[in-house]
Parts: sequence; C-alpha cells; structure tokens
Amino acid sequence: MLADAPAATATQAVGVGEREFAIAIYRPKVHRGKVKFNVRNLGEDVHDLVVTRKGKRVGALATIVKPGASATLRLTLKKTGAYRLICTVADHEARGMRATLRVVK
Ligand SMILES: [Cu+2]
Repeated sequence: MLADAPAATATQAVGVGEREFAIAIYRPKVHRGKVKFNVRNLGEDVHDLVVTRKGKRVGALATIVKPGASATLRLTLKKTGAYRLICTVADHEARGMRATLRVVK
C-alpha cells in the first residue's frame, strides 16, 4: 500500500488477448493499485507478456503462453501514466504485438 496517496484496494482484472500480431486490452484504463492480467493466447504461435513503463520493465509473465492457453500476471502498478504491454517473442513487438494501458489515480 502507498502511504502518500489513495490507490485502488480491490484487484482490477484486465483481459489481454494475444494473437499474430496484436495485443488487445479489454480494459484500457485502470486505477493505481493491484492489477491482474488475464492473458489468453488466441493465436497459433507462442507469446509472452512484458509490462514496461518509460522503458523500464515492471513485470512479466513467468512463462510463455502456448496457443489456446491462458496465464495470469499479477502486478501492483503504483505510478500513473502509460504502461506498455509487449510480446518479446522473436520480432512480435515490431510486427504489432504492443498495446498501452493507462493508469490513473
Ligand atoms: Cu508474440
């Protein structure tokens, strides 16, 4: 918990759909606090998920996600602003597997 500012206390679920080659975020804006990314691979290749803010890695899935499989990533996003969700498998990011999640107060 942050002492200096209010943050969401309940975990906010964010659905993330991955496929070749795009990342769809079903909830593009959340409040600061706990976020649970429910990641589903809707494609035919393996994918992963890395979350960054201002170029710094905030967190990532521990494992790669196989086609048709799901994975969960729990993070506490303490700072407001734009977070990037990317897939770091091969050249997937350059091919379009990137999305933005906005975190507001
Ligand atoms: Cu990928």
